[in-house]
Amino acid sequence: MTIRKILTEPNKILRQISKPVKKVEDEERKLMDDMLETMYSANGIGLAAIQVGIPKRIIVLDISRKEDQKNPMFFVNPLIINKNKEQNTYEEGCLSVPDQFAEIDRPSKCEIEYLDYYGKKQILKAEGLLATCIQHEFDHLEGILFIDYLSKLKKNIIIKKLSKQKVKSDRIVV
Ligand code: GNR
Ligand code: NI
Repeated sequence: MTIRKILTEPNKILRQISKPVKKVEDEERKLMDDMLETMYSANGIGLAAIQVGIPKRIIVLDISRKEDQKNPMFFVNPLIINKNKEQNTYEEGCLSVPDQFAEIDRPSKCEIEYLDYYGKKQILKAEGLLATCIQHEFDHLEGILFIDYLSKLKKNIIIKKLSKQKVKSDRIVV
């Protein structure tokens, strides 16, 4: 397994719409393994393939947060087939928007249809943090980041900060 580089905003690649996977094969499973390792090493609870620069509709999640009780989940070509009308608010962060957090409202429950690690069709009903996370990751597949839900002013302040940090980190030569 390989830890890949996580792209951060502003980066046009993060705004691409990811393409459906035709068949879940070893190449996709290798990518999912790499994504999981990359996510764990960055202390994240979810990751979409586009965050490592691959425009495929693939998501990995592990909301267990316990080192000894890992519960990795893999979703290929997810479709949100049902959403609750009731909203839930969570303080969200994103590995592609480092060190920035904001309260975001989303449907509190959702139902998704997807292909699993082996390409088998599955249906999952999610609520709580899992539902929030799935919707956050699904947004990545559409080129959407959580900061897009903030006011223009708040979003611009965050993008400005990130641009400055980026210039700094790009100057570091290893
Ligand atoms: O690690 C993450 N935490 C998180 C917290 C609240 C809502 C969504 C998330 S997802 C995020 C990892 C990430 O950027 N996934 O795309
Ligand atoms: Ni994210």
